[in-house]
Amino acid sequence: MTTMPSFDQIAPLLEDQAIELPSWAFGNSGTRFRVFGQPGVPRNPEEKISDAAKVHEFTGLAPTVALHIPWDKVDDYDRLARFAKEHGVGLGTINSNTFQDDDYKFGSLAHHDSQIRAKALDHMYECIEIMNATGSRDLKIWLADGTNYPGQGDLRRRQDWLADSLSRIYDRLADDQRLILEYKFFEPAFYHTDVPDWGTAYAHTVALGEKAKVCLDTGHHAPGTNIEFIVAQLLRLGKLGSFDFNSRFYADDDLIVGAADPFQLFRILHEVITNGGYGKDSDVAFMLDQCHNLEPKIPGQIRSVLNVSEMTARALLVDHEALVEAQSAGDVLGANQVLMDAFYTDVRSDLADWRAGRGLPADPMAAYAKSGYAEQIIAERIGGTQAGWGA
Ligand code: PSV
Ligand code: MN
Repeated sequence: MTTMPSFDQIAPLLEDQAIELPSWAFGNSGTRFRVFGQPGVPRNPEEKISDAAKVHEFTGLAPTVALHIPWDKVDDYDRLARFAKEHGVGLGTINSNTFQDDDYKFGSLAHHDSQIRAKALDHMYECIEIMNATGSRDLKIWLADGTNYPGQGDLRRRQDWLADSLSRIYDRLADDQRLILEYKFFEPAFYHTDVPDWGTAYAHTVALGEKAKVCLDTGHHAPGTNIEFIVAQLLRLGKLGSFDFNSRFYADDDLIVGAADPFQLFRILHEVITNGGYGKDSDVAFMLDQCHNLEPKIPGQIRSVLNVSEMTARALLVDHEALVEAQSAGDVLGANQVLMDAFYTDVRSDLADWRAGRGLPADPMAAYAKSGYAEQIIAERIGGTQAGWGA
């Protein structure tokens, strides 16, 4: 056994944890086979924010909500920001959307037609205007751009069009705003994607400048990819802007973070902590990008932030001195044991006490279930059109 720090020693560091929730996690979602509705699902951005605020109320871990435009379009964003504040949360990242319009069939920022690129740019400018109203720092750009068949598009020229588009968006950012470029290796395009990997996202964000960073969505890698290596590398290069946390078994499954592979989440958070990505001095944003197709959504989000909190606590328990010593001595098994000792430490009851000590429920899942909020929204939210991924 190594000499791990005690829970009390790491507890102050847990205070720094903030996990941003995606507004779309509260809407209906599913697969291309079926979207199952659930009673009580929000009909508008205000109701999504109210639900997100419940997650924060019961966990103290989720102080902001990310919006997706146009899914969360409203007439008055100042009002929406005030509404969020009244409910105890803030508005966070603005997610752009250039993947749900017929014009974007062959791409958006990397499209061969300058008129389509101009339309996509106008959308990004609109998102920046929204950020100005909501006080959001980050514009997240994920592109569905790509092709399905070899020869369909000019791979090289599309990169040039993309670079040009991105630089125009970058020029519109205020000094305290950031452009966050998210990569994904496939889907909806199946042959090539214009921002498929961290290297491509890195190349574009370096060319743009300081205010451009990379978003690492944990579901956007081929099976077996060593994601924690990418985390370490992007932090080393000063380019890790944010995480979209979720978990995957097969593709971009968008399941609850830490559900499919808790050890992977631990390894990722270990690299985050070791490389300065965690704590007050870090500007890395920790977001969820998930959908709850079968399970109820608010408890699904509560479970998710608790999973991140648990794995963060375990990663903070790593005995760094012992690790460095073992690594420097070429002690393969000793070094591995240092990590495994922390990973196998069950922190759940310590975290429950820690929450209770801060006036939060020791068991947020149970407290939410008892609160009556689920029954209340089921009774109140009658009529209207339920929100959903893509609507
Ligand atoms: C794309 O799969 C993605 O991860 C992007 O972040 C989108 O904005 C999000 O999913 C929408 O669910
Ligand atoms: Mn994502």
